[in-house]
Amino acid sequence: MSKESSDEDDKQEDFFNTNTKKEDNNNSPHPDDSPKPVDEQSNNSDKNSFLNKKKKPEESKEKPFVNYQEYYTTSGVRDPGKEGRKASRIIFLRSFNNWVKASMINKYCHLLGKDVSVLDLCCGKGGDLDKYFMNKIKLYVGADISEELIKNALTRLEKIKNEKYSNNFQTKCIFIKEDLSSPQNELMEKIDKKYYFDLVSCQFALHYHFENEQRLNAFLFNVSERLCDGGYFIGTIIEDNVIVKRLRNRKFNSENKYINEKLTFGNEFYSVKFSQKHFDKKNGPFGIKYGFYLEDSIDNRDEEGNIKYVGEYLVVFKEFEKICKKYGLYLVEKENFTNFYHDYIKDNFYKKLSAKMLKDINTSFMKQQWEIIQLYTIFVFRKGEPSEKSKDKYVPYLVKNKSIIKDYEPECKTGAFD
Ligand code: GTG
Repeated sequence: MSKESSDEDDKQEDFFNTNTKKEDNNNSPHPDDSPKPVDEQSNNSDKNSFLNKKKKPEESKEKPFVNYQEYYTTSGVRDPGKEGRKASRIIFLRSFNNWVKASMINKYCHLLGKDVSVLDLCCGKGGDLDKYFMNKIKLYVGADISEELIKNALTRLEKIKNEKYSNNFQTKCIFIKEDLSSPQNELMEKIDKKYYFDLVSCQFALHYHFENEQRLNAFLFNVSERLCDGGYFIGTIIEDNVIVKRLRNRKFNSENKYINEKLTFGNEFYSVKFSQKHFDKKNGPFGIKYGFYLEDSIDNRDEEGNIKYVGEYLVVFKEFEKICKKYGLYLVEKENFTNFYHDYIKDNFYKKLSAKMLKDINTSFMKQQWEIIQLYTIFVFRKGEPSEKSKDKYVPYLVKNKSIIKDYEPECKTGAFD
């Protein structure tokens, strides 16, 4: 064995065994006392050494993770309703994460101006619908792989329209069923050629498209093809650095039933499990698969109540940013949720919004919930190379194209996905 390869092997061992300093300090009763901002850049080189393994991939001896397509057409489809949701032990985390999304959506809709048109990729059961309606957008197109989830979204849409807006509803809504990163997907053919978008969003779902480069390209084509110059692509993802750090720093904990298995970490509410240590180098930064479990959300079990992890792929952000550039998408903002909180809360509007969205929320298990919140980061890309010119005032697509507004029907095309 050469000196280099033996050094490399030493590094690999080090990656999984080193106990570096503790990353979080998250025993906080309320966001106002939330954990200190996270230094998301630290340990970056360790992550790269993880991705550049020289060893051959191992055959997994574990049961394979549940495929997300299967999950979202069966057990992953459920809507416990507002009351059921309140009973969740992780309701603070869910509400906080919704505040992050609501704030980001508000900020970018506001920057885009009047009559914004939105493409929501992986819209799921429509959890963000009302965040857009509150910003008075004119066009919403939601697309998802799961027809069942779209049906949930349609039910929720009707409820929101009737309960909150009655005669004052202004958004044309269209839903489309499509596997958004299949190289054969036909999303662009299914969206009327007259529609372009000011904002494209993908919340908590980009990881599914990191299976391989073809899938990511097919997905980014959908993101960028009808996004106007100067428009934004926004989203939320699990942060690669945090995953890698936690995997390295995991410790045996006799009280924690989820983390004492091989290559697994988490707490009593969430768990992340890798089934192999080494990934085939020929796949580059793609296909780095782990299983995810989160109580009441990505919560999948067998008949005996054992967790059946749902598989997702690490979003290697440096690579993602590089590939986005090929589609004319340039990074403007990326922040861990904790840092996002510290930044946005300085603005009175977002502070008030957090007070509203987090009021009457059960604040038990805060340490565990902050630990989960810190897994996530937001990202924002802007279409078009940054230049002096691109700082000009942006005119939303539906304002620029008045003819489209004229034939506007404020109703939902409910059958759009059959
Ligand atoms: P979730 O979608 O299960 O719950 P909520 O946001 O509470 O949704 N997470 C989620 N996903 C999909 C992934 C994933 O694929 N991978 C990983 N690693 N993590 C994921 O998500 C919960 C958490 O799971 C996320 O925050 C991520 O951490 C993680 P929902 O119940 O639909 O609520 C959304 C919004 O709709 C809230 O503001 C509610 O108040 C509101 N709402 C709910 N029901 C209704 C209703 O009936 N009417 C109205 N008007 N609003 C409603």
